[in-house]
Amino acid sequence: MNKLTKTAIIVGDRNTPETTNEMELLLKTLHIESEVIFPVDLGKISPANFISKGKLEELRNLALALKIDLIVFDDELSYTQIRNLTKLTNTVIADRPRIILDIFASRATTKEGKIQVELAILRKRLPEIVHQNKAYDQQVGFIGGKGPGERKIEITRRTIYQKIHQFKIQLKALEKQRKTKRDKRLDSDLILISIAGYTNAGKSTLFNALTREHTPTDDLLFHTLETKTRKGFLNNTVGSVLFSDTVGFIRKLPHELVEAFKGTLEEIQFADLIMIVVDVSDPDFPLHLSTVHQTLKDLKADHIDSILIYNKADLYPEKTNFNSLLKQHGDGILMSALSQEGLPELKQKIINKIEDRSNKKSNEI
Ligand SMILES: Nc1nc2c(ncn2[C@@H]2O[C@H](COP(=O)(O)OP(=O)(O)OP(=O)(O)O)[C@@H](O)[C@H]2O)c(=O)[nH]1
Ligand SMILES: [Mg+2]
Repeated sequence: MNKLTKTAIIVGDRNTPETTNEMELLLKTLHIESEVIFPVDLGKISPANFISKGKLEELRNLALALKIDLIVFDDELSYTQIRNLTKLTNTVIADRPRIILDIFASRATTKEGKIQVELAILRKRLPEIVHQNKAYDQQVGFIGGKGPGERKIEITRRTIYQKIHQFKIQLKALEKQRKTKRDKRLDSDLILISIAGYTNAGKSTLFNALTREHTPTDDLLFHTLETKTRKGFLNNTVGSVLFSDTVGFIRKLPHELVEAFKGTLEEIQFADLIMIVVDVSDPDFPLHLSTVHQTLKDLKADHIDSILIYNKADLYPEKTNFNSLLKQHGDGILMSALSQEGLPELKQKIINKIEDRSNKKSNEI
């Protein structure tokens, strides 16, 4: 049976085809097949319809001819643009944040993850509610009274604000629990090593290899949405350390999600060492790497010592070029988390870092 049940047209920026290709993968994660990529020039964005009238006409005809289910814009649209485009194309319209939110919604498994996603979705819906309210305010001014419709919208708006407030309180309580766990960890003196990187880079596969865990891995984006921490043994001198698998990063992560997942994402600040995983077989990995560096900076974790891991070496065609790669993108380890080739070298590098740390500490005393 074909698991891809819906079809879409992707409207992407002509100048950044790599993010449009990534959108294809994001849609695949939601079982949506992209039929056509519709490149546009995003240099001149129309506030009303996002794209020019001529392009819009072309897009509408294409959607009609192909009988597609939805049109996805590989960018963030305003509420007005979504409303206008839906009307003018007579097709369901989605933007990049909406797609990422939907993926997060389908993936969240823990209580905290679910609340975080719901909070992000509500925040995303706010402009829609405010807009509806404004449209109604104008009508009300004209007619001169309060209609039942307005009351309904006001109630919806109030309910949403109340829900947002409740979710925030629940998240605070869950954050407290996490803090207690963290304090326990700090008391235990175990070193914490976080695994960070772009989505689908192989973080969970590496986490499993280091901890002998069985975290689900998949060739889909955003498979892991929660931070998971487990013990892993390194050697007899250093003993065990804690490894943390984390949520993957992506370009243009919706700000509502960053805001809602702040608690989870910020856990990385407490790491003693960060392993940055990149999929070296992906031609776009330099872009992924710069997103990871920027995200770590945003999370105030860029000062933490790190090891760069060039993963999926088994799929990397030019192993002989590895030295120039290191020169260009930074020193690191070429390995395969899947076949575990290079894993002993990685462990040794971690051990060296830990020993350096404790030498430094004892020199300080
Ligand atoms: N060939 C090859 N495949 C790998 C390697 N490491 C991971 N994979 C595959 O890449 C896909 C993604 O791996 P995951 O470990 O789920 O990646 P992740 O970074 O945790 O992804 P998210 O949680 O979705 O952000 C899976 O299909 C893995 O089997 C590797 O070294 N070589
Ligand atoms: Mg994962």
